[in-house]
Order: sequence, then structure tokens, then C-alpha cells
Amino acid sequence: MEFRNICVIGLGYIGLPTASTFAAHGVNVLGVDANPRVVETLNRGEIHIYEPGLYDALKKAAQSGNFKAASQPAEADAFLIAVPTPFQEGRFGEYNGLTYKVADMRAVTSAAESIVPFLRKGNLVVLESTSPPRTTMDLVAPILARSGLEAGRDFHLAYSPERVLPGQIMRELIENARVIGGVTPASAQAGCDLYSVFVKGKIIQTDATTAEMVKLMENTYRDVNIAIANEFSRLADQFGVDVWEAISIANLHPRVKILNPGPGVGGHCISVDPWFFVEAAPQLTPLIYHARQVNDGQPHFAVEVVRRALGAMAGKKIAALGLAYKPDVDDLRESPAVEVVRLLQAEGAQVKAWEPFKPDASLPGVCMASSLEDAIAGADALLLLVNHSEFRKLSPAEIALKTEARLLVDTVNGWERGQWENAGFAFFRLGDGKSKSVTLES
Ligand code: SAJ
Repeated sequence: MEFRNICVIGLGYIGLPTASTFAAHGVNVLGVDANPRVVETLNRGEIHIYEPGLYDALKKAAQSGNFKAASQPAEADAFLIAVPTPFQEGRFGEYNGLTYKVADMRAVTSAAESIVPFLRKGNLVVLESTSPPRTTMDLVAPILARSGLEAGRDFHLAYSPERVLPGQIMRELIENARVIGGVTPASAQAGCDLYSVFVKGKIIQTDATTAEMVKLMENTYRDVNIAIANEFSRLADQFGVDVWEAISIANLHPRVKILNPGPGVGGHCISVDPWFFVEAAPQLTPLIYHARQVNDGQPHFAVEVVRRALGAMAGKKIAALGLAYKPDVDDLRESPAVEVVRLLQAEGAQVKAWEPFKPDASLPGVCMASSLEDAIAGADALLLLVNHSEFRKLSPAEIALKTEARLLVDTVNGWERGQWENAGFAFFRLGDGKSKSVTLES
């Protein structure tokens, strides 16, 4: 199949890079977003999110005339749905006394509904949003059937998850292997024809539900593996062992690859997607459930480390460095760093947060600093929450001149103990049992 015009619904972290990559490869793309501010920003030639390389790609796409943003879809050869699938705020499911988070599929539902008036025979519709198993068959196909056309017979329908890593999206979109699950083999083939426009990695065709499950399995696998690293950090702390050293030694084993502990697991993918399995089959997912519990509990462990370093928290001034959910991105969604800040404030600490990738972030109850200097100047302690490259490069001696703080807590293993101790700082690190022997509280 050939695709001249496509419509990408949802212009966020996945939809926008995908739209601009198609446009850069000569496809005429209409980008659709429900938020009028996003549409207006993009049509002005500006951009509402940060992702390395995205701004330049979009600029080129707009200059070539291949990209335009709008609030409503229009007729096209293919429709891509790349909208968020978060979990529902404040709503939980229950199984055997355990509560679990449930998916909020409203954005997928309304994106599918918005396509109905424009769907024509021979079109292709692809769902990219990470979704609970069977969403393509049981949610999207019935909505599209309201057009009077049947998926697999009159038009093609496929599920093709994005699997790109924020921070490296523009490269991974092209280079990663891509799975395409069709409601029929012909639908998978149509999806393959579409993505072949730019994908250089292997394209694997399968059925829609397998593709949905592949995506959830990947992120669940990572979540469970981070959970064990986080659990190791608590154990190491208990036994006076430096978990970072222990992990680096264990990882010399040819069949061991332990991930990094930290203040928790955030973002809109790994901290959300495993719940889709739990919601779909709570009786089958005790491991997945408990891994989520471990990772969601990790900000409390980070706070415990801070408490140990600072003693009573009331009135203590803490400079929190980083709020993003992981290094070198501007995304604050489900960020464990934000959770740590909130927990510290609940204990009476006065936290000032500096996030270089989103200095103008506005989070209820969180006091934002205007610069690194502003955050650290009058602080009692520095708290490293995100391993941003620019934090790793800080010079301890220079920082010592800019702050009254002589104590720091590193939750991400971003800093060298010796360097900071030489500059006069008492050094505490999450999962580093060696910090236990230092007691500053009088
Ligand atoms: N994290 C750790 N320790 C680690 C690795 C990560 O605590 O060793 C934390 C991060 O700090 C962050 C969270 O986990 O808070 C998730 O970060 P990530 O880099 O593991 O993953 P994401 O959410 O940015 O992207 C993931 C990727 N999935 C996998 O690696 C299996 C990506 O390929 C997916 O496309 C993406 O989810 C998605 O959109 O689903």
C-alpha cells in the first residue's frame, strides 16, 4: 500500500516525533491534538515539549509543507492514534483485599471516535498507545464500526506500540525493531508498508493482541527488574554494604545484569503499564503487583535516607536537584523526585527545587528555584534526585562556595563520595550502607 496523507492523533512525546519523522520522509501529515494551545504553538513553528532533535525535525517538516497541526482529523490514507493511556486518578480496583490502579482509556476512545466520520474503505488505522490486552479488538474496532465499515474487511486495523526511549526518540524511532499486530494478516502487512517509510530496524508482523502483550511485557520486565534493584538497595543499607559496589561486582557475572536502584520509578510508561496486566488479571499477577508496590514505595525509602542524614526534618532547608522522572528529559509525569519533595514537605522540611529542563514548572505545593544558585544558596542540605548530566559535572569546590550546606544526599549515585568529602561535605547515598556511620544530628 502507498500512503500519501496520514493523520496522527495525539501530538505528545510519541505522536509529534512520529508525525515529524513521517513528514521528513515525504508523507503529508496532519497532526491532530485536542489541546488548542498545542495546535497553535506548533503552527507558530514552536514546540511544547523537549526531546533532542525534535525541534529541528519539526522545523524541516513545516518548511517542506508536509506538516500541519489541527484540532480535528480529516480524510487520509492512514490514521495513527498516539494518545496517552494513564491510570485513573483516585480510582482503584480491588482483588482479595489488594488495591490496584486502573487504566483511563478515554483519550483512545475519543481519538477513535474522532476518526469515524473520516474513515473510508481501504484506509489503515493504527493504535500506538500502550493499552491493556485486547484494546484493539474490543475497544477500538467496535468504535470504528460505527462508520458502517468493518475492521479487517473494509479497512485495515493494527496495533503497533512505540518502544522508543525518551531522550533518544528521534534515533530509536528509525533504528528500533517495530512490531505490528494486525486484526488480519493483511492489516499487519498494511502497517508494515506504512512504517517501512522510515523504519530501518526489523519489522515483525503478528496479531494485534500479541503486539499489545509484547509492549506490556517489555515495560513490566523492566519494572520488575528495577524493583529487585531497589529491594537490593534496602537490603544493602541494612547490612552496611554499598549496593552500587555490590551491583557492579555482581554484574561481572556473564548472566547477571542488575539495573540501578534510585528514588523510584516514574514516567508515563513503566510506572503505569504493569497495572494494565494487574487490572486485566489480578489473580495471575502477584509478582507484577508486588514489584509495583516496591517501586512506588521507593520514594519513602529515599526520604528515610534523608531523615537519617538530617535528623528531624521540621524547618530544614533542602535544595532538591532535579524533578524530572529520569536524567536529561523534561518530563515530570509520575516523577518519583516530585513525590520525594512532597513527602519531605509533609514532614516539615522547606524544599526548594531546581529542574534545569523545566525551570518554569508549576506543581501545586512545590517551591521552584529560579536557578541552581537560588536553590542551594541558603540550604542546609543538597539532595540529588535526578542524575542529569549537568549535575554530574558540577564541581564540589565551586558548589561549596555557593552554598552554606555542608551535607548532601545522593539518591542516584551521581556523585563521587571522595570528591564531595574533600570539598567539606558530609556525604550520604541511597543504598550505600557506609553512610550509616556518619551522624550529624546533635
Ligand atoms: N530507572 C531506574 N533504574 C534503572 C532504569 C530506570 O530506577 O536502572 C527509572 C528511571 O529513572 C525512570 C523509570 O525507571 O524513573 C523509567 O525509565 P526508563 O528509562 O527505564 O524507561 P522510560 O519510561 O523512559 O521508557 C520505557 C522504555 N521501555 C523499556 O526500556 C523496556 C522505552 O523503550 C518505552 O518505549 C517506553 O518505556 C514507553 O513509552 O513505553
